[in-house]
Amino acid sequence: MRVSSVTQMIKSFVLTEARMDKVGIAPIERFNESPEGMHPTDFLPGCKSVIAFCTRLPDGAIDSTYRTFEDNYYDVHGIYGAYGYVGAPNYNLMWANYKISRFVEKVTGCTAMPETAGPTHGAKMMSMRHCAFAAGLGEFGWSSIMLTPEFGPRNRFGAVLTTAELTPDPMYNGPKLCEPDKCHICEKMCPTGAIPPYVEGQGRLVTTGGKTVEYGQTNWAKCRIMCHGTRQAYNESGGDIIPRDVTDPLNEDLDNIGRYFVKHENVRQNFHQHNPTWKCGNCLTYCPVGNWRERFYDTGLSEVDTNQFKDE
Ligand code: B12
Repeated sequence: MRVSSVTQMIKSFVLTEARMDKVGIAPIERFNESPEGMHPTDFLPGCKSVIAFCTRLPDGAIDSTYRTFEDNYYDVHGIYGAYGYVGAPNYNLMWANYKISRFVEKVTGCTAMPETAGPTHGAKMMSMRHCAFAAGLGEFGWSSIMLTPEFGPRNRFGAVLTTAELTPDPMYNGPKLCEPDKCHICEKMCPTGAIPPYVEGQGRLVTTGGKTVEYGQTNWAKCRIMCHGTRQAYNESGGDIIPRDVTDPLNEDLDNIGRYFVKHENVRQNFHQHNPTWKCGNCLTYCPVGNWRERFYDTGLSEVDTNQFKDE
């Protein structure tokens, strides 16, 4: 059987049997610029192809974020956590990974390693966003979230590494998905200012497969403060998870709190990736890529006037 027909079989398995919403194949050369320890061959020696795929997140689960942050209705926040971020999407990806890796091994006779899907695993992971980018699924947004033309930011990604040489997909070459010079929504909607204001040339440049993208240098310490509900206003216990002696969490102490929290997590959980991360999601929820404005803003689901952020 020709390699391309095996590739086709695998891709159609991903979309039908594994019920993923998008799939692409990246050849190993596209990972030449991976940081040390995060190259596919660090995980699977002899890896030749990375099969990246995504599960589309249900809009209703994502939109529960509006109720939380616009109406202070915290009871609905679990919906985002369960179905929009860590719960169902991770398990969905985990089962897809399992099924796809078994199928790839069956049809190619090569090794296929399911990559970890998120905080359900206790190990270091490859960057799923870079796998998705390298496999041509889409483009990075300024927020550093990976956007697809079909679903905008509302995707979660998974990947299977294999020693099989599969037919690669081209890099994404459609219309530019993020327009950070005009939009500014993610940076303005970020409650802790973790996403920097767009300044041309000040972002992080990433080149893969001959395609270069620039995305914002998100401050992960600040991002975590919201994601993990470390501010009193954003966790249901009503108390600060951050230490009491930090008095000004919104200003100069913010970096210190982030560092403290990361350290604290490391002690508790041994690795920083595995924590409940469902307290925020504004950058993803309000991102207009994928026609958010038409689908949700104009229907009154959200009342935030994001037009005010726009540079025409
Ligand atoms: C830990 C983690 C977090 C941490 C962030 C810590 C951090 N430093 O990244 C916290 C809790 C803050 C977080 C927040 C969110 N996360 Co998160 N997170 C992860 C997780 C589990 C690991 C990411 C990681 O290891 N980061 C470490 C940094 C160093 O890696 P990186 O930014 O991906 O890559 C850097 C380098 O390593 C290097 N690099 C790495 N590999 C390669 C390869 C090549 C070829 C090149 C050139 C470079 C390169 O380039 C980057 C710049 O240095 C991933 C799952 C995964 N395995 O990818 C999800 C993931 C990134 N998160 C995701 C999501 C959805 C979110 C939130 C929206 C959740 C929410 N609250 O609603 C926010 C988004 C915030 C934002 N603006 O991006 C999705 C993103 C989906 C998407 N559409 O892009 C992912 C991919 C999970 C998934 N399975 O889909 N997250």
